[in-house]
Amino acid sequence: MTRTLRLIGAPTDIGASTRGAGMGPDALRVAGLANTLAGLGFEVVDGGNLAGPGTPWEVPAEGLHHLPEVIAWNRLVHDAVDQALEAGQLPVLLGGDHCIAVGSISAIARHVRQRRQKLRVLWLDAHTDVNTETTSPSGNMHGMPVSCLLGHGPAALTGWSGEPAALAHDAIRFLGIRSVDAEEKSAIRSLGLGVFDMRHIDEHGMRTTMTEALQDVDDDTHLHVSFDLDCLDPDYAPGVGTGVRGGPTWREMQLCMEMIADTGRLGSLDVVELNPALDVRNRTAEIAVELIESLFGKSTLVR
Ligand code: Z70
Ligand code: MN
Ligand code: MN
Ligand code: MN
Repeated sequence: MTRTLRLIGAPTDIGASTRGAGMGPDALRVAGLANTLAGLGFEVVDGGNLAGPGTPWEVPAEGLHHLPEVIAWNRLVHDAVDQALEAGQLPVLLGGDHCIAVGSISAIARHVRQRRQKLRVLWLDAHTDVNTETTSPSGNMHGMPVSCLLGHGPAALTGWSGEPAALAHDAIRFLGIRSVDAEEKSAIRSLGLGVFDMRHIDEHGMRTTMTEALQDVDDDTHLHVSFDLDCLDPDYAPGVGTGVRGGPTWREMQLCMEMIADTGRLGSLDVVELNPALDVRNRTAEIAVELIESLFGKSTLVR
């Protein structure tokens, strides 16, 4: 049976530190995402862009930046992802900044629980995004979605999956990490989160790292990939708001995607933090499409 992918655009930079991620969905379309996935044999439905609130011109200096608008965007994202899953489609969320993962993963967690499957989230990112309103140095909500999903975020953004926490601490694995705030480090330790940071990848290589990260993915697992494009080294992916040197190369990231594809368990995807205003001739969007193609099973092997 042909699997149907549903593209859901969330054109917002409401949780980011830099403006521009709101243009991400269209840049991915311009880079040919739908046709590329259709070329792999999927039916692709582009549901267009969600229409949420704009980003206020003035950024408050402290607190949770734009909390009401972040809630509104996540509500829209949650409902769109929920509808896609309800319809048996595989949701591909096009961000937008990473704060929208609260809505998508909350919807996914509820569906996975109802189907009595096991949820595993791979968080591909330079950052761990596990700040809270009290630890965040910036107030930017794209640095907090993991806390919200673990049940430790602002009350208005937790509990959306129907349980206090959408994710158990051992349901998420981080990969590509190289920028962690001091208080995030304590949170990672006290929560016991599984972090495969750049040192781990440097020491063991991407192949061993991915084997470890995917170790207990089995036939009952729904694998969700939350792909922050700043996971990639900024030499390859300049079009992001907060690039951090020392990330995986294009080749390493390709292997990561291919090994995820090999599990056959990919059930949903977020592609976030693409910032076309900072990109060079849409290169980051094009690289994202190439990587997503591998994630959905493109192989260079003749079989
Ligand atoms: C920092 C914060 C972040 C993405 C930057 C940065 C978080 N830890 N996330 N870019 N995608 O403000 O919380
Ligand atoms: Mn992120
Ligand atoms: Mn990031
Ligand atoms: Mn726990």
